[in-house]
Amino acid sequence: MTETTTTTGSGGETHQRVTGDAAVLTTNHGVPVGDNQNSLKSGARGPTLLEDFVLREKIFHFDHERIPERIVHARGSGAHGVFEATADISDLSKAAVFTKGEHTEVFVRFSTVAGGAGSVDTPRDVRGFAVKFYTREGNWDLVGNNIPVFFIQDAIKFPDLVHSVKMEADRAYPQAGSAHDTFWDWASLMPETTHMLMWAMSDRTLPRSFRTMEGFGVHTFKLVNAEGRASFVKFHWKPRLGLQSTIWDEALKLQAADNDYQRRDLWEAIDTGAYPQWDLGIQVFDEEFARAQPYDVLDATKLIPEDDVPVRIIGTLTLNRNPDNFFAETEQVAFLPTNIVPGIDFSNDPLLQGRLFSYLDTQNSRLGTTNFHQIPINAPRCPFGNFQRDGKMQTQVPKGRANYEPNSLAAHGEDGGPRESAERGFATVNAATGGDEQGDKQRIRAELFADHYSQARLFYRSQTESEQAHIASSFVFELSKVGVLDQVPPRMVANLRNVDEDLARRVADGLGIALPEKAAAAREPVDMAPSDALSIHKNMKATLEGRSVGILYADDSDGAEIEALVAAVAAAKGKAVLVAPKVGGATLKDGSRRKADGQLAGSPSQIFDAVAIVLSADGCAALLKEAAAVQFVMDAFGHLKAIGASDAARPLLDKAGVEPDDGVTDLGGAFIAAAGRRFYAREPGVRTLA
Ligand code: HDD
Repeated sequence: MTETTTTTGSGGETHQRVTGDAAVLTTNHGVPVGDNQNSLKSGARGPTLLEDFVLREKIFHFDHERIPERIVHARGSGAHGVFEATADISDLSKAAVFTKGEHTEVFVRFSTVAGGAGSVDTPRDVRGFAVKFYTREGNWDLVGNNIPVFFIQDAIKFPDLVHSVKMEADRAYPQAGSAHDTFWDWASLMPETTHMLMWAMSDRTLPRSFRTMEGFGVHTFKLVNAEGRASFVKFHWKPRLGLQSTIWDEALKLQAADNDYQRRDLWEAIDTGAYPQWDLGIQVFDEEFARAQPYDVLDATKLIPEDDVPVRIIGTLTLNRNPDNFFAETEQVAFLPTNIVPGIDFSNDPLLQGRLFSYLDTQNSRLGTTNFHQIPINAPRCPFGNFQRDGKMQTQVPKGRANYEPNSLAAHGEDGGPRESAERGFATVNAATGGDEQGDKQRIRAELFADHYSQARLFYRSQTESEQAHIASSFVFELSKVGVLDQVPPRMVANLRNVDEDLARRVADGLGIALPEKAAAAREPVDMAPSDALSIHKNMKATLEGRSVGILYADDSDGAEIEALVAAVAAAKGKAVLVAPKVGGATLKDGSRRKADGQLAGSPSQIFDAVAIVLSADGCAALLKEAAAVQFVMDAFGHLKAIGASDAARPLLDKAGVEPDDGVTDLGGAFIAAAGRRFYAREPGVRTLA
């Protein structure tokens, strides 16, 4: 069946989409193609002719399929969705997107930072969390990360940060990771990175999935109400599934098992109707509060503890549609912190101010035209128009003579074009009411920016014991990868002594170096009260929703046991995935065949959140000689996951070194309850941490 649909784009242009297998293939200029298999030759064995416009157009277009990848955040995954405003905040902001009950279409792109577009999903790296709201007053882009602070305070350092962390300039490795000389050389010389480094070395940079990480607007922004009154605001995305992360050994193995682990997870969740959701929260405060804090709210290396300013939930984001085309949408989407709408405004954060220039600039080099806003994924969904004209890839066809303003063409019945509106238009909030200061032109930072350690300490001291061990171990791992620059690890540890002496000692011990002298602090750190909101472990949900269970079975397994498990997992809103030595399945005890979802050798346990082993005595005996089966169980145990097993499967657990604890159960209800958790208390028994 052939189906041809005509859709109208935002610029009024029409697009034809042809599906089915009988539509006529044409050139880009609409000429029907008679043969898409053979180029035009002078004789069957003769040379190919230059006049073959079909071949030339096809290869010409193919040769130019790639555009420059993003200098950072090159690898990303996107999805469409909707934002629903659920609270009345008209006292704070007049933005239409926040009108209670308003539904606004969104496109979201998650990303890693350092790796190229073809790199893997699971390096230790910050994740981008960029949201484009197509509001009825224009596009608002909240271009954030999964960490609420940033490495640097001033945009002038951004190229240095990025050059140091990306693959080294001469050898072009490592791809997608910070564990190398140049990053730590630079970071150890930049104490302002310390707070962000604490987050980066924590499990925040090893999220289990995009669906289980928080997002943050990072900077202080402003909300502006109808009277023009401004308040300061920080934006937070809180995942409905709670926070979840992997652990380092698991992340390493995931990289081998599935390069697209997080991209696949997002796609499959949306595809199966398990729509990922986040609540949007705001922390609102005024200038008086800002002035009373021991940090500067315009400093992007600082957060505002939720205990001081609670996060107020004002809306919900639901991702409910996968892109139709990766390139057209996820690759071509252009996020711009300058995309702002009436009711929201910038602050004077110097990092944000630099971003306001950078993103517009980069889109021209990436997308090759100042008209990138006309690409459907970037175009506003509300009417838009002005007197900007022409340029490369202009797709709009404005009618008439009005390409300047003011004009009086309307007096003669001609269309005079749009006009500014003082009532509806964006108005920058007056600096005096916005709480910002101005002064003489100087290359200078505000005084409190010099405190580089207080919040790094706050973060570390807010973690559980297990999380602290992960942070210390990550520092050890990353610094152990520093090669010839042996001045770097002690310099980093010297900085860490300002954060926490115990942390510094653990890192020095782990590296096998003497504890260096404490680095001089530009400003003495102060102690802040620990905050539970900063810990992943304290913000996890014990639920199977959004988690997967790998069920390993083989010939002679009990089908009833398998089906009961599959049903129980589904009832708990989890996903059961059947794994057998052969993907075609196994012959069960009752003689029936049960097809598998994955082959054992290609479905290691790290791709699941919990595992169940359903084997008969014979089946177990056979798998004892199968390294992939032993590893399946051993890794599940080492990665602190729940393991449910039939009695007959116990020899496999024994061979894999599984020891009894709360996470090791039979196949009943106890397993379903355990499968929604991780067993961090198990960790000291399975690996040595710093
Ligand atoms: Fe940036 C992309 C997040 C500081 C310059 N940034 C980019 C993306 C995210 C962020 C999520 C990917 C957007 C997408 O999916 O297309 N960036 C941040 C955050 C920052 C930050 C949370 C600090 C709070 N960035 C930052 C600075 C500069 C840039 C200080 C430059 C002065 N960022 C860029 C860029 C990118 C970018 C080079 C690359 C591709 C793009 O913009 O569209 O312009």
